[in-house]
Amino acid sequence: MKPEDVMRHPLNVLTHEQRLRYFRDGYLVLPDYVPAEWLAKLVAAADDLIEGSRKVTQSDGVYTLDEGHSAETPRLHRVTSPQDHHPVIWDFIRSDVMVDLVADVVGPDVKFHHAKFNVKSGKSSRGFKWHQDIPAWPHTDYSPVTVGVYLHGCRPDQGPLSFVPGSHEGPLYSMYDEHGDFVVRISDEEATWITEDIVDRPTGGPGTTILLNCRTIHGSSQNLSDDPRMLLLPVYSSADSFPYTASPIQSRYQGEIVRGKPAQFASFDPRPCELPPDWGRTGYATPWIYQKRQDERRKAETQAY
Ligand SMILES: O=C(O)CCC(=O)C(=O)O
Repeated sequence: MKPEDVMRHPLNVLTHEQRLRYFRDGYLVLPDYVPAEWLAKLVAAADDLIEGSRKVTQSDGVYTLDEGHSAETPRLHRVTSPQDHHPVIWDFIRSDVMVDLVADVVGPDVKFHHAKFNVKSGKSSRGFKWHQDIPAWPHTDYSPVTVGVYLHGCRPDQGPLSFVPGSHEGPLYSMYDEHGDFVVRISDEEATWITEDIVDRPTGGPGTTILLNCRTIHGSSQNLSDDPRMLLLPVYSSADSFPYTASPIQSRYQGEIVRGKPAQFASFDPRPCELPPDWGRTGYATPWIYQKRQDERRKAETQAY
């Protein structure tokens, strides 16, 4: 569903100004949005998931391990599809707390696509370069929205999710590098215009929640603190917005209508989106792995000269 059609529907939780700001900036920050009772359940679920990583020694389809991970000291970048591995996470993703909010920016019929739980362990976990999300999972329009929920809040030294306001209205950049690898980052040459004075790095307390449009340029820096920065990231769309490639991240709940009814017709936005690799054939490693490989190759190339 297109923004102008979404705007015709009544609001659940946002104000009219907040919805306008989301469509203008391509993201919206809601300090302390998630109620304490839900946060307590989510934190317990997160602890269960992290506990499960103690027996894992190599990144796999569920856990993306950070450098220094061990059974004694779990260190994680991400838990992929946490809702498939913990019922509380799925209950939260389809709860009114989440879906009322999402319906305010995608319209009354809401579809779930996928989710991640980015843990960003403390003591210098890698950041995430500037990128846009939609080239990894193109849809027939640009309604997909990621909701970011900080379980414990986020301070400036923890590498907050950072945004280039209004960039969702600009072009989509290639997420491939010069070798044809899908590195999920805008090249340094193309990102020179992204200067600190135009970047927004919002922080907030536990339950602070962010709505992020799928075209908006975003990224994050290293977590320099001792504390993990736990961010749950479910992705939804309007029910009439359809993915047209295989999904990099699988979930047993993918495509589930979490509010309203399935679409009778698809919504199309003609603005082009570069296709990702054929995930169904190539498989998918998480962006940290692609970006680390790229950094290592660049280092090797520099040393060779
Ligand atoms: O966790 C982060 O800091 C960045 C996450 C992100 O940009 C993504 O998953 O697309």
